[in-house]
Amino acid sequence: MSKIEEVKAKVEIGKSKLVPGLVQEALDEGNKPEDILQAMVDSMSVVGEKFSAGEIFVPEMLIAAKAMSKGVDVLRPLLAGDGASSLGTCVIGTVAGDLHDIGKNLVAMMIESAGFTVVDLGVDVPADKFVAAIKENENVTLVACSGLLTTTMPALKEAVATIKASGLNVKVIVGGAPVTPEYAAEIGADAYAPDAGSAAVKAKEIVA
Ligand code: B1M
Repeated sequence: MSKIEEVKAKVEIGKSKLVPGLVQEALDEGNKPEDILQAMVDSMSVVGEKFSAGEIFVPEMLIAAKAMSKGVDVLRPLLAGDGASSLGTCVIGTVAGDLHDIGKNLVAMMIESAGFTVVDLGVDVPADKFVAAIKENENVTLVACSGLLTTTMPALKEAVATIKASGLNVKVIVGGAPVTPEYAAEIGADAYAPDAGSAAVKAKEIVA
């Protein structure tokens, strides 16, 4: 089994203590950080499939998520770069009712490396908290809203509507597994991105 396959296997079964060391070993072997990250993202897909099939339950999903976060910590300095903040501030969060944060954290990391200062509101963020953060922080040019559940897509819609209704001059980007470009357009978002890398590219485009 290659080191990358080992990382993937150990994330799937939530071996938080082993994963950081294995990620480092995979790097030392010359694997690209992007490929190691993709392996961990793939692990989470397997975890999701097993959950859907009733083979594992919420606690197993949670420990797998923790293991992935530990692995991402090792990759962060290599993926994030040191983007000088010149594009303004990006307020980011996972919408109300939604506790998923791995994808949101990756998006935050990539947006930061693209040149934004990031203010991360965390998970379960109500619409009015996004608006308050725009007002409280300096030079907010972008709000990034993540939603991972079909049941929280209405919260995504509410977040975009509330931000737009505030009249504040910011762009809004949305994303997350159940979100489509069509849905993003329908709810009035300025941009949609399917993954963290393209979120950073889109973020720069819409703010420029
Ligand atoms: Co949950 N969960 N979960 N979960 N979970 C999913 C999302 C699910 C697809 C699993 C499944 O059934 N197959 C399913 C949702 C089904 C649906 O609505 N369609 C689900 C469910 C049902 C639930 C609960 C309801 C389970 C329950 O309690 N019965 C519950 C809900 C809790 C809540 O939020 N209120 C729940 C709970 C949890 C845990 C807390 C245990 C844990 C999250 C821990 C954490 O995040 N700290 C968890 C996990 C780990 C998952 C899976 C397995 C993995 C999610 C993940 O981190 N993926 C997930 C299955 C899956 O995704 N296949 C699942 C890796 C991550 C890198 O991908 O977050 O998609 P992702 O981010 C991507 C893109 O979506 C995009 O970029 C990232 C990649 O670069 N992206 C953006 C994300 N945000 C973006 C924002 C952007 C642009 C792109 O612009 C702003």
